[in-house]
Amino acid sequence: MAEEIILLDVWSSMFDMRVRIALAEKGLKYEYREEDLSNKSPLLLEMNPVHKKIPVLIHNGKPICESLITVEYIDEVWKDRSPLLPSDPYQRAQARFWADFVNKKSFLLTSLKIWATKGAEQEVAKKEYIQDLKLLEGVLGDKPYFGGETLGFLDIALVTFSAGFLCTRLLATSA
Ligand SMILES: N[C@@H](CCC(=O)N[C@@H](CS)C(=O)NCC(=O)O)C(=O)O
Repeated sequence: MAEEIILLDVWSSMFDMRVRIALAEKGLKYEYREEDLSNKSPLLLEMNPVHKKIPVLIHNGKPICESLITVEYIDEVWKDRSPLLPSDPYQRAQARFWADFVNKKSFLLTSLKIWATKGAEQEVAKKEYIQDLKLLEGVLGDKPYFGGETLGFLDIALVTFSAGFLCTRLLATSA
C-alpha cells in the first residue's frame, strides 16, 4: 500500500522546518498543507486537539504531533534510510538530552529572553545564550555534525533555531 503522508505546516515555523528536514533526509514525498494560524483548519483542530499547533504529520490517516517526537517517529518508521538517531542507546539518550536542552533552555528561555528584554537584562540574556551555544559547541567537538559524519537528530533540533535566530538578528540590525 502506498504511504500517505500529509504535513500541516506554516512555512516560516522553525518547529515545522525540523519535520521538513527529516522528511527530506529520508527522501520521502508528502503533501504539504499550509495552515493559517489565525484561522486554523478543522483538520488541524481534529488532528491536534490537545495543543492545536503545527506541525502535525498525518501518516496514513494518523496524526503525530510535536516536532521532535515527529522527527523520531520518521526516523523509526523509515529506519532503513539515512538514520537520524544513533544506534547506541547511550548516544541516543545524549542526542535526546541535548535536543531537549535546545527546546527548553537554549531556545525557549534564553534566546526569547533576548528579544523580550532591554538594557542590563538583555545583556545577561545574551551572555547566557552564548554560554548555551558554548555548551553545544563542546558537544559538537571536532565532528562535522552532532550526528558524527552525517546530519542527525540533534543537528535537526538545533539548526532551524540557530538559523532563525541569526536571520531575526540580521533583520533587526539592518532595519
Ligand atoms: N512544542 C511544539 C511547538 C509548536 C509550536 O509552537 N507551533 C506554533 C507555530 S511555530 C503554533 O502552532 N502556534 C499556534 C498556537 O499557539 O495557537 C513543537 O515542537 O512542535
